Amino acid sequence: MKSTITELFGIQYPIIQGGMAWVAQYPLAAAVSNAGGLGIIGAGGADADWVKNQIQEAKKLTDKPFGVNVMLMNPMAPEIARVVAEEKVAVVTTGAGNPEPYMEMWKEAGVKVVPVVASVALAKRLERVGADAVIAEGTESGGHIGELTTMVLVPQVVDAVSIPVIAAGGIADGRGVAAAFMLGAQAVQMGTHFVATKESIVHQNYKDKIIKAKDIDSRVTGRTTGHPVRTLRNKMTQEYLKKEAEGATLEELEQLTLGGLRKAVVEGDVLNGSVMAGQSAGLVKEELSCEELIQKLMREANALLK
Ligand code: TUI
Repeated sequence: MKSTITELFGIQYPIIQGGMAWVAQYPLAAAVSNAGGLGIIGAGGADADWVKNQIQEAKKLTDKPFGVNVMLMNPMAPEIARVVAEEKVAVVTTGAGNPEPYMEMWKEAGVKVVPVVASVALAKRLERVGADAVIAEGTESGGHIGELTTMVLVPQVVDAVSIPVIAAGGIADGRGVAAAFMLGAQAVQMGTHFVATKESIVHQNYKDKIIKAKDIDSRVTGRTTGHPVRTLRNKMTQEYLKKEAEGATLEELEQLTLGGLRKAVVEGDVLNGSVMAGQSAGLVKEELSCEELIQKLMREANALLK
């Protein structure tokens, strides 16, 4: 299935794996790229040496293009941005901020620059400064989120820019992929379903929590602090939301989520940790390999789009 995005990235299928902090390490990224999608290593809050090592390990596992996500709230983002350019990674995606300071360096290195946006205004601005495509991410997504839903954000971004648009947020099956194309997207980015694949390094408890999740199991903490984060509900979200409603201080609230993603991913503490996942967790029914997942998505989407 060809699109402007499969052509731009040199990939077989219009499926991109989100560059999730802690979760999206080289075994997952390489598996997705080997299966014909675009795998992405999530730099998250790591340092530049860690990212460099991840890139070099991924290169050993795949000859196909892959990407790196730079989480712009990370204080080490400037050094990570340099590593991405030096290693001549095929694609860089960015999140949680404005990547303008790094655009020139990446473009000069031949890296395709694909920022995540949660609004039309930022999409237009980044097109003007040279973004090759944008990922329009709706509030259904896991982790750090914007306000608008995928259903309303994607078509508005498609109308506002001439570069290709990738839809993200709330997509976990072939119906979602087909719907994204109907909205004018040229590819999808999925996170949650890839967290629960065989090649994902997260603790089994994390995968099981996604697979068991129902439609109403998603929560957003931090709406009042200006840093809304979507996770699956557990003891941590219950305490956080109670304290947030009572007007607790930022310090008190941060105490509850400090190191929470590591706790969930590495230790499998899905009670007290931050089990970041999108609303689409309710659609994830089983742990597949990346190859099986991508084949299933394309079979389902093609049947609907033909
Ligand atoms: O970045 C994400 N999702 C994330 S980052 C992350 S790391 C983290 N770890 C622990 C606690 C909290 C976060 C987890 N999930 N998605 C991409 C995304 N970017 N969504 C929304 C945005 C965004 C928001 C505002 C992009 C740009 C923006 O503009 C700011 C500006 O400067 O204009």
